[in-house]
Amino acid sequence: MEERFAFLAEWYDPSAALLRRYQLLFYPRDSSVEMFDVKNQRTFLRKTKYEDLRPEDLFVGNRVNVFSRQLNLIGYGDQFTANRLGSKKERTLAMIKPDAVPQIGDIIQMIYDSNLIVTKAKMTKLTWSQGADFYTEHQTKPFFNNLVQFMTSGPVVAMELMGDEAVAGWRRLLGPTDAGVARSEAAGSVRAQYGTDGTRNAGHGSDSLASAARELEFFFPSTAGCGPSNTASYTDSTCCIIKPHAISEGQTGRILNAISAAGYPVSALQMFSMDRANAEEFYEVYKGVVTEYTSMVAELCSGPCMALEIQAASSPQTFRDFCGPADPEIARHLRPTTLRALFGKTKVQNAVHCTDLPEDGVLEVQYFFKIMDD
Ligand code: IDP
Ligand code: MG
Repeated sequence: MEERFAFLAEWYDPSAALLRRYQLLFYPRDSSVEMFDVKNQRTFLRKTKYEDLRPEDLFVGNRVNVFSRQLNLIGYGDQFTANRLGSKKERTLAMIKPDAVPQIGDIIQMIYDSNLIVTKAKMTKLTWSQGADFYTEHQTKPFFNNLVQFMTSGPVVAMELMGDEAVAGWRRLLGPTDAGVARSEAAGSVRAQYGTDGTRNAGHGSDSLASAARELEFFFPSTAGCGPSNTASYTDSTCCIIKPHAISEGQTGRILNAISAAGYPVSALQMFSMDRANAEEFYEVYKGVVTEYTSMVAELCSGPCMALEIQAASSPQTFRDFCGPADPEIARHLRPTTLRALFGKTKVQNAVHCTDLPEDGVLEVQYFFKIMDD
């Protein structure tokens, strides 16, 4: 029998306003998919080749796009699939400490290079009591005050990483706790490259699945609105969205590096999973104006995107110029060093959205960091 992976998938049908459940089958030999409607017990999609679905994205908890439908994978359909694709998948908390936030692009690149993916991210500035609470296990240690002082000295970026043995994998990538030791024992590690000493050591990683659960809940609580707040300033800023296709292609780190190399400070950063209604509302001004409107909406809600608040006080227009013409083909001819020329594929999958009109910059930042981050 041909090898196939089976999932239980959920799709929100906006026209009927209800959740539909499907069995999703994926055949790796020829990258084809097949879907059955669970409730009505009938074929929903006959076995069809679909090469946009990447096998590494198939795991429970992830959201995948199948012919413009966003499917939430909520369960494995059989034991074979669970064993082959699910048994080693873990989530862990990675935090970039204040000293290494400027190197976030390089660090995210290292994360993708080691086959982990970033599923959530939020830049936040911890208060003293949040810092002390996060490190409560160390409250009796002599270095505790210094540690909390350091952790609250500037913004941090908390991330949920997912992948095979993510807890151990991220700690291996971090290297030994003391950056000096890391330099002698694990030269390529995050702490060796970006840390300074025993306290200022660039990053944090959960040390077990139990700590990961606690620390993920700390930064990304299941009850909305009660975690550490984002760092958006809503002043002199413009909005940049790294689109879902660029995130799933593993371009996030490179795009953040390019933005930072061009001299634009990122004052807030957060990943969001947009649903169709949000994407339609955000792109409202393009409706009836831009022919790609419908495809733009579909792209924006096809997976997690990353919203950035960019400080562009003197000239929001220069950041727009740096993003480049909307069509990456044109960008590659006319402005080959722009973000769209470097990372875009098509007019819809053009790597980034950026605010069009200078006066809309703060409004778009508010849409993500005030309305979506509730
Ligand atoms: P970990 O971050 O590698 O898990 P822990 O022992 O849990 O290491 O310590 C938490 C953090 O406290 C470290 O990352 C480091 O910033 C700081 N720290 C740990 N040990 C020392 C020390 O001996 N002196 C100063 N700071 C320390
Ligand atoms: Mg620790």
